[in-house]
Amino acid sequence: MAFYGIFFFYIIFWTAVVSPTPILNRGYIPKTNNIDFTIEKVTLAPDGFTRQLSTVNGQFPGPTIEVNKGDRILMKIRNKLGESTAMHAHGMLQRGTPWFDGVPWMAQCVIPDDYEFTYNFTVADQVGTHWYHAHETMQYVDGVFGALIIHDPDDPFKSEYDEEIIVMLNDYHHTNAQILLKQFLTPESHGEEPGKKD
Ligand SMILES: [Cu+2]
Repeated sequence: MAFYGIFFFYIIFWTAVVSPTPILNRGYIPKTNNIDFTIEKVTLAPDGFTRQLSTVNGQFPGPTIEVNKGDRILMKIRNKLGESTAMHAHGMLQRGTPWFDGVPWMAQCVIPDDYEFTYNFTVADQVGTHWYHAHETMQYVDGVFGALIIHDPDDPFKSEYDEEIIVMLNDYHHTNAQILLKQFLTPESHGEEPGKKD
C-alpha cells in the first residue's frame, strides 16, 4: 500500500507543482498598436517594369502589420489616392465592431479623397497569417494590400522553429486594374481573366 501512496502523491505533486499549467497568453498584457497608413499613387518598378501603383506608405506590397493576440489595432488611413477608398482587415471577426470591417456601403461609407479615417478593433480571440486590403474598386489589384500577422503568445510550437518568413503571392499586372476590368467585362474577353497578354 505504501507504494501506491507514494505513487499517488507523486502524481498529485507532479501535476500540481512540477508540470506547467496552461496559462492563457502567458501573462502577456495586450497593447494598442498605432498603424499609420497613407494611401497614395506612386511610380515604382517592383519587377523592373515602371508603372504607377496604388500603395500603402509608398510600398509594394504595403507594410506588414504584426500584433499579438488580444491587442488593439488603431489603423489610421490617410487617403491621398485621388479617389475614395476603404480598408478591410481580411479575416478579422470584428466581434462588437462590425462597422470597422472596411466594406464600403455595407459596413461604412467610403473614405473620400483627402480624408482620414481610423479603424479601431481588437483581435481578442484569433491568431495567424492574414492580410489587409483596400475594399474599394480594384485598388488592391494595383497594390493596396499587405500582410497582417497575429502572433500567439500561447503558441505551443514556439520552441520548435527558429523564424517565420512571410511569403505573399498575388497576380501582378503591368496594366492599371481599371483598364483590365473594363476589358474583362467586354464580350470579347470571353470571360478570360486578364494577365495572359499584358
Ligand atoms: Cu478580403
